[in-house]
Amino acid sequence: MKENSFVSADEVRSAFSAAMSLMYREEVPAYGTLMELVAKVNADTLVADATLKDRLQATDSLDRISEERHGAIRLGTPAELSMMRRVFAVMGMYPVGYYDLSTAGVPVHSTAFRPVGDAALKRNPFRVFTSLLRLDLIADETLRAEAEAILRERRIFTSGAIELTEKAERDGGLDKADAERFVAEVLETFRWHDKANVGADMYKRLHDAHRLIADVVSFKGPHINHLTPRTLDIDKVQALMPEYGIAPKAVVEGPPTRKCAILLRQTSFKALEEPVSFRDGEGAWKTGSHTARFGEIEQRGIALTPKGRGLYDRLLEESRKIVRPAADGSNAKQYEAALARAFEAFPDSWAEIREAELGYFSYSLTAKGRQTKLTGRRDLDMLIADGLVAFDPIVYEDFLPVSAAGIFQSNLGDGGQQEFVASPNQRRFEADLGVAVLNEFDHYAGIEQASIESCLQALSAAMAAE
Ligand code: OOG
Ligand code: NI
Repeated sequence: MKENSFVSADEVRSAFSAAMSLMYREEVPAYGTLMELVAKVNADTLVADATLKDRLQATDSLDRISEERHGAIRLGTPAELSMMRRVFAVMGMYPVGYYDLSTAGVPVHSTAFRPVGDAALKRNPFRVFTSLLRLDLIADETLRAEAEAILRERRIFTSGAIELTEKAERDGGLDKADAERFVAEVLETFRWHDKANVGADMYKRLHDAHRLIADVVSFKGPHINHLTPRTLDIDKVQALMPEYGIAPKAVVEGPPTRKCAILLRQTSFKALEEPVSFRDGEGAWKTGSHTARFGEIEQRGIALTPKGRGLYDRLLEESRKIVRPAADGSNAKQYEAALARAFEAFPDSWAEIREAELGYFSYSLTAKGRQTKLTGRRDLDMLIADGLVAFDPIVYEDFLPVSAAGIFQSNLGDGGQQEFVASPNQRRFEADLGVAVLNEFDHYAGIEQASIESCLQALSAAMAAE
């Protein structure tokens, strides 16, 4: 009886992402400008491309096309990470994938909390790229201990958020009033605090060790550091940003412009220098600044198989050996050219991508297939050749470590990059998180396989119904 009054996790997530969007637009006006630009480019793209519009109308909800697709936070302790997991679970968001960013000079490892499954993603695909600071990568032991002590003292969740999370876990959901309160309480964790937790000296020491350490340790909570709407034409938004008074990062991360979009392309405007104040003795504050928050856009393509991903990684590396994108944008054109050239080796039609087993597809019966009765099990390729089965790309819902590193870096300032020894530690991350992360490849393979099975079953069911 009680269960019927529960709000669905999808609804809680939708309310949360809408509340977060509103808060962030108020906190960072440049983000509101980016949203306007994205909405305009998306509208123009749809006017110019009726086929795209029809396709999106059939598969997505067009009126929500320009809404946020993801955001990101950086946490300081294992306890924060495992509590965050429980909070996100109330919103139907589960940890998928493990990203080691140490190789890229960023002392964090990460996962993405996101809805899993077609229905939930369609309802609202909002994800949060969530990083955990790795103080173990900091050489200075004294500073490490001090940072740990500061982090140990802070409480990033309100007692209301904890209480309602426990209630949802205990009862299996939240009713409308509790869900509303939950969203409001959880939002507090993501809010910006312009008064730092530390003095200016400590901030400087943390900052000198790594800008990211200062961002995580110096504040009361893990302020949302960016939100990311979906764009239908990322190259256009990148090109138009300066006209709207916002400074884009040097290059678009990910694959080049292609006919058949693969994986994920993303770009951002550079993080803003914002006024903050540091503790300066009892009740006194000293003004300073901190650079962390920005806005991003994304455009997604097909999810690649391990084979396709291997090819993607190799071609990306090849192009970066020829031209490494400079932070100031001085060689952006050369980089784009090298990237495009390298990716000529990646097939650019859905049929070729499928035949080479580079991407995951969702299979469905064609009109002809729906009227066909078959005996016995048939080979999928033959069913396609006979026009009984059609295939559509499955959208990549995850992230890319090299791209994520590029986004991090362009928003940590262009100055000297640090090198860390590659040290992925998924086991440690999962122990801190409290569960294993979902393997993204297994997940896409499962969706593909299920679609094949349902085609084959429908074809033989047609026979049985005869
Ligand atoms: C996260 C950067 C990664 C993405 O879209 O790849 C990311 C961060 O800066 O905290 O959001
Ligand atoms: Ni992002």
